[in-house]
Amino acid sequence: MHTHPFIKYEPLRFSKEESIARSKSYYELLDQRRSVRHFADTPVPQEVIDNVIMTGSSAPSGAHKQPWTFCVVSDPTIKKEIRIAAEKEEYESYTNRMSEEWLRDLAPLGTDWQKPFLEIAPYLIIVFKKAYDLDADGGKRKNYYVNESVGLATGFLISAIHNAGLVTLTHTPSPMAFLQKILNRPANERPFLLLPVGYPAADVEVPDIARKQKEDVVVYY
Ligand code: IYR
Repeated sequence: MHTHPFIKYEPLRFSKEESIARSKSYYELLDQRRSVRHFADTPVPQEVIDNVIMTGSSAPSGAHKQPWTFCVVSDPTIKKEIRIAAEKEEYESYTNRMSEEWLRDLAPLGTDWQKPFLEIAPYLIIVFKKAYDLDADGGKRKNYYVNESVGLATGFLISAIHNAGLVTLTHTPSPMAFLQKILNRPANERPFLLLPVGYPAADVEVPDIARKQKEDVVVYY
């Protein structure tokens, strides 16, 4: 028994040739994406931010609960507060908490505890996952596959950011509880990922890294 009414769905339909061409051009588009750590302070239209976030929010989710909130920060005072708190944790991580192996793995990426992009990028999108929902009476309603769902939404969001000609970085300040406090989020929301979003700094450079080849990531049976 379905409690939802079902409606007809008309998926996109292409010939084999069109399908091959479209899959190739989409791959080429996303394969050009790079994580960028140096941003311009050039303003970005808020409409673009709204659109990329709604693209993220179109992702599939467990029982269609859409267990996410996207907090968008452009206020310089809040950005500064986030930078100070993130750098405090990151300093501790880079100097005391991360293993030698982890630091060695990060070395080629040129990361350190300093996060100036948290103030320079015009927008910070902080993705929160909702461990549970609250109904009208304040009762807890369960969400399902929350990490998988929010990961998918973030992936959709990152691809949309790239498609719009903007750059981002999947920043993972750790631990992230300070974001919940600074942004005054309710108890059912937990920080998931922080994405600075904007245009890249002039003449930006990225690490010279290659992606794994098909043989290394795909197994056909
Ligand atoms: N959270 C730290 C460290 C870091 C971890 C990974 I995994 C990276 O790919 C990059 C950095 C930071 O954001 O600097």
